[in-house]
Amino acid sequence: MKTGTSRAIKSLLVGRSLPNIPWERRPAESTALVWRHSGNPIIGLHPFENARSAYNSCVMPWADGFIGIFRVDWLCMTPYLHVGHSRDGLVWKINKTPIRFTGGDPLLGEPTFAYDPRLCKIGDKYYVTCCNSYHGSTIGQAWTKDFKVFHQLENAFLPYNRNGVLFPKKIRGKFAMLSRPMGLGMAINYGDIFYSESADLAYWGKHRIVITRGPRKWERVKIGPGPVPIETREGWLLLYHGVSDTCDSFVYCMGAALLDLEEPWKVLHRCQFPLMSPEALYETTGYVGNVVFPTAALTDSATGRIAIYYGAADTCTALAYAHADEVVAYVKKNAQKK
Ligand code: BMA
Repeated sequence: MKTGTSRAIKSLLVGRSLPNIPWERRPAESTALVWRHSGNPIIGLHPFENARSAYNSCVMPWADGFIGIFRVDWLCMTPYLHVGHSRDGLVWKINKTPIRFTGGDPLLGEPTFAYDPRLCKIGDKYYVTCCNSYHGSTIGQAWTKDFKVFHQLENAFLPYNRNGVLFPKKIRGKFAMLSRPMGLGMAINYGDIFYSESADLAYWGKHRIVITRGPRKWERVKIGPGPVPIETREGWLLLYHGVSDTCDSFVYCMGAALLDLEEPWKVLHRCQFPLMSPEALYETTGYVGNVVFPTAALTDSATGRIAIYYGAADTCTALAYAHADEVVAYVKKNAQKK
């Protein structure tokens, strides 16, 4: 099957066939819906000099390999965004110089930090959304065509907001974004996932609630959209993080829901169980233990393969695999009753 042009014929995935995405079969002894890459973490501590860790990052196909934008926490603990390249999606070479956004309104100023980027291609432009700072954390936006010059756009929303995730195509002629508005403060006033749309990426409106926290314990404290939604014939597959509290700390798991293709604020099915919880040592132990934080997915429509990139314990980048058809079936079978 020809790369880049085919539509799904064997799986529920809509879109390109990408036979070169990272992939490992589910281990013979496993029945897991989502299984971990055997060489995890794929990016460990100190990816380069003066960098503490790279995690919560995003990747895309690029030329005959892959490109990524990585959240890199420097040794001083400030997060910046760095471009990385890879032939196979597993071994990454990350630029030591962070991305600088250019051309933005001077009143916005140069962001003093940026983290948890998401990346998608719409038309001939690659769009980056991230959490940046303008009198509090909010959703920064930029576009690039060459991953060298990044054109800064307006921040999408007022503070406080995090996890701005664009849909990979316009919905009913408009750019569409999921985000998670929140109140001021580290551990209070968390929000729920909203849908917003925009004709020009500058002015966002028509905000609609998509998913609220809970009711299950694993996602009762907060939730946030993860990778760019994955288009399937059964709806947008949204992978997201759900957070629970324990007497010790928070636990970040990966959940899933199917959203209506035309009206994505409508939830078709929402899985009551997490798809993946922190269990491996590199997920339970690190700078922030018990964190599985998915931020990117590569898909192959011909086979239904999904490679999910996730941050583990705010310390390293890890990879997991799933079959789209199995995930869709599981979400439907285990959907929360409305
Ligand atoms: C969230 C974000 C993520 C981080 C997670 C766990 O609020 O800040 O970047 O991975 O907390 O610490």
